[in-house]
Amino acid sequence: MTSAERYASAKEQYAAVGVDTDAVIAKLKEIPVSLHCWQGDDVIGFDHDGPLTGGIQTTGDYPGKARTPEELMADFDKVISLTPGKKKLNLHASYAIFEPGEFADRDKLEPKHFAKWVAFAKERNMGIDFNPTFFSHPNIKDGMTLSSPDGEVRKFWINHGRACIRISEYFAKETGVPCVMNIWTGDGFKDIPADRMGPRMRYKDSIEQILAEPFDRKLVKPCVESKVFGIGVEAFTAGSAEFTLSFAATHEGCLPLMDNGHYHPTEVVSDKIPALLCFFPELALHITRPIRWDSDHVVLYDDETREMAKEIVRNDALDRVYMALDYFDASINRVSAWTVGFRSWQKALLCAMCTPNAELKKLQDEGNFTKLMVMQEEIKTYPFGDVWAEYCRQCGVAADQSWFAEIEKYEREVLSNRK
Ligand code: RNT
Ligand code: ZN
Repeated sequence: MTSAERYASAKEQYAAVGVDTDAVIAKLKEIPVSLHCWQGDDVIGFDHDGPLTGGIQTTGDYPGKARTPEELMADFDKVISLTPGKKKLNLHASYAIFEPGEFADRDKLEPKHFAKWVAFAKERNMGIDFNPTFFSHPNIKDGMTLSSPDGEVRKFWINHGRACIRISEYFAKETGVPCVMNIWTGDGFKDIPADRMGPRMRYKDSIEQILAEPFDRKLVKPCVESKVFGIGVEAFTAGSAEFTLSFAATHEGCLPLMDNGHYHPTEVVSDKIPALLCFFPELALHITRPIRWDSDHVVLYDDETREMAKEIVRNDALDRVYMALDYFDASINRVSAWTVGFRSWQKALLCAMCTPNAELKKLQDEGNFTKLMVMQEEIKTYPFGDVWAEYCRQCGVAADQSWFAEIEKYEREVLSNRK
């Protein structure tokens, strides 16, 4: 059978359960997923020489990481060429690009320091998402930024946040696509604190001061990301789940951002998505793969990844949930890691869209749990691979592992020269 024949046959099988695979493919091509620049260089960026701090860590020393904006952009382009689907570029403030001899500290960053990224995104028809960088910087005092007891430290980071709002608005205006701006800090304590509320009150006030910067709420979508703990920040995190969720709920236009590595191991974000959709017009996600802790392994096409995609799709929330990948593996070829993660999330979305969701909901509402189980199990072995192959064909990328030969060639010709 040719792949066209295989797709025709798959299309028929899905049609029999009420799924129009042509319509699914056409729709998925238009859904943006934000691709994080930081997988390419182990979350370092271009504005400092120091190590990665803030309770996050990359492990591994696979050769070939990007050292300059040009290298990072070239690697990003390689990922684009090997993955189906619409992309948005996700940047951190630490990826500012300065002219030779120029430098601006985080509180003084301006749109011009990101002009090269804007040109890059525009040429590729991508919107841009943004993140102030509250880590890897000397002005972090005792592990604290926005919640520091030191007013000068707080002021510096508030000004950083405000600068980032202006930059986010510039991105949105330039690209014509709203910019999701995510606030995450690693603020917290290694050991039992004497005051848990004080840092949180300061954190709350600081985020309010950042959001007091005037901006168009249709262009900039500020988010707050929660976390349970970090490395060296095991006892207390200022931006806990309750803190950030309550902040978003009480501040008009501020979205909650859930990172699926940031909860206790038996909690699942797939169950939190529909809960938040009952209350928030929009929300944001960091899609990652935690193994035993917030390890940020490459996203795979695994059960929880699929379950998260299902919740977005079957609640008709593809236009209410901003999806961004967030992981960083330095132990394998980084361009391949990037590619695998993006392809996995695309597979999860496509699979969710190829599920007869309305039919399954009906079975649940009718209390027909026997047939519901049967159907959910049978759908698993429907010829999803043939629909994936057709989607990839239409997007001009390989459906199978043959894309990896490109990575091997790129490693030989480009990455291995980076010493
Ligand atoms: C850290 C958070 C945060 C970062 C990025 C680099 O635990 O997940 O989102 O990974 O901002
Ligand atoms: Zn995250």
